[in-house]
Amino acid sequence: MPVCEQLTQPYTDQKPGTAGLRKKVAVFLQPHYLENFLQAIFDVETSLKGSTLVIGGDGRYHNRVAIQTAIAMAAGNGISKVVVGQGGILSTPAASNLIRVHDAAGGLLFTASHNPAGPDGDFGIKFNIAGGGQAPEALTGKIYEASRTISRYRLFDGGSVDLDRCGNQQLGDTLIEIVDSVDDYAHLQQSLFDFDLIRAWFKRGGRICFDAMHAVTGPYAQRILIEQLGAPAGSVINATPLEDFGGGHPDPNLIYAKHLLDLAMSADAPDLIAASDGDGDRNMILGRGLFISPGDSLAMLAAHLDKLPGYKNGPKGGIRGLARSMPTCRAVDVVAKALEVECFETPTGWKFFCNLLDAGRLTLCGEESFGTSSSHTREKDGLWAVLAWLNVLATTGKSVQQLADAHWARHGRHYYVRHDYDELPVAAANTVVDSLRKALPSLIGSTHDDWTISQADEFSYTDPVDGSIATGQGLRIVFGDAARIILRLSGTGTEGATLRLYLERYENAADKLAWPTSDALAPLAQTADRIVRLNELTGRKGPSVIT
Ligand code: G16
Repeated sequence: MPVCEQLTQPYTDQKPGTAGLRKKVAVFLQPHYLENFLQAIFDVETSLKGSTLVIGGDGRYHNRVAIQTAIAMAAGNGISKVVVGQGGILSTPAASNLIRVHDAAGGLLFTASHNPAGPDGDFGIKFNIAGGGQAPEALTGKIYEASRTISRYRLFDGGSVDLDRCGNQQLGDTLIEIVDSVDDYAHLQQSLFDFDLIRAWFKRGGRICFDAMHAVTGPYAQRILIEQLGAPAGSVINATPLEDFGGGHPDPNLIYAKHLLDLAMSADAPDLIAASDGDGDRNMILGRGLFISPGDSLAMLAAHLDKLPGYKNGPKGGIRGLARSMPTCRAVDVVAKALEVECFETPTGWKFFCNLLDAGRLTLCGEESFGTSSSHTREKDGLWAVLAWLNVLATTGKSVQQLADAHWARHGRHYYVRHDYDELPVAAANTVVDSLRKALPSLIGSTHDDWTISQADEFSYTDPVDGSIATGQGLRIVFGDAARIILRLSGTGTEGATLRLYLERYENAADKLAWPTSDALAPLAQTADRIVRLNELTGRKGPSVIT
């Protein structure tokens, strides 16, 4: 049997961040770098042996090579069956769904999400567990420890797999099944939304522009939006996945997808404008004349979800609970109160929602980083959010603007913005965090621009299901319900350190609901500048990105 053991030396930098191991392509190209990390997964997650493993990626540069390596190592490590997306393509939510459909023990997802791709770009790997969720912190910690002492890895050294041919192939004792990348995912979406109603909405002249940003969602959007729902040809743009994402930055936000904001503000804007990111788990939503912030999108979907087929009230349906990550604006909390359901505040990282989803306490959750999803899968799901919005538009017959206005009139409005300070020297970023941490106790009770600080602390989270504790999850300065300033270090950057400053302001008086966001947040931004001293301590003139 051509299963061989290859000797190797450990690398010391394989600590997974917020969503897996993300590094420059050049780092992954170092000898045995990928193999070491994969072997650490196989060594730690022993349930994979004799089971099914799902493998796919977002199609970026190095995807195919990495997938062949992963398949050979799966065969060398006694995996019974490997399910692979055709051409090595699987969006992150589609991969999570396939893990569930095939009752797999886990999945390997090759993606660096929205980070740029190509030989000079980024690459990454995520390990998802049985049930489809991202590996929890305890597990990624063990994988990291194993990667630091690894001395050999195992692989099947007997040929490669034809990734483009759907059907079964054999590699040693391991069955390799290449599956259509879209089929199961499209089937899942059909079970959740009213496709007939959406089709009728398109027939009546409803229009969408969905930008796949030359990343993984192109084939998914073509199949579902155009072929199944009958959206007019041309409704999906940049639909061909490219290894370098066309040189773009498939991070759908107001900076990297500014052309969509321009489209939304143009005279000929479609009813819904949307985009997804590199691996298909993020979403951006705009209507004619307005951008819906991710926190607002979460709250507005929460308010309408029980009208949609997959979430209708009934013995198994309805809204069980809602959740958001700590820095995400508190708009969804207000809806949860109105619906009289639990609302959870979790640390940043989709994995923190998974226990609550598995325990049946959560139906809908989301993050400020353009992530929204529901109990149908264990990852955030970009196209799901777009379909949910389409279904809400078709069901209510209202425009995005009308829905937003009605929502804000009823629940009040959370103005929200995020300032990113990218690629900071690590020491400078730590100085900012350390000095604010020290100042927090003395801030409580102080008043700034009519707002009084009611709470100032470092967020830590006790998982309500398993009791595990996550500490150091961001610094927060809370002005009651009126406003918040949050500071945290990103866990997904690949160069230096990224600091994120989040500003949130709540208003519910009728004459304060239609301000431009930047005007609404200007006083809070000045307060944050005085308290956090980001520019002063980093020597920067301002944030690198504002979303
Ligand atoms: C990942 C995580 C998200 C997180 C985001 C940003 O998303 O899955 O839960 O909100 O990173 O994290 P950070 O603020 O630490 O950079 P993705 O889409 O990059 O996989």
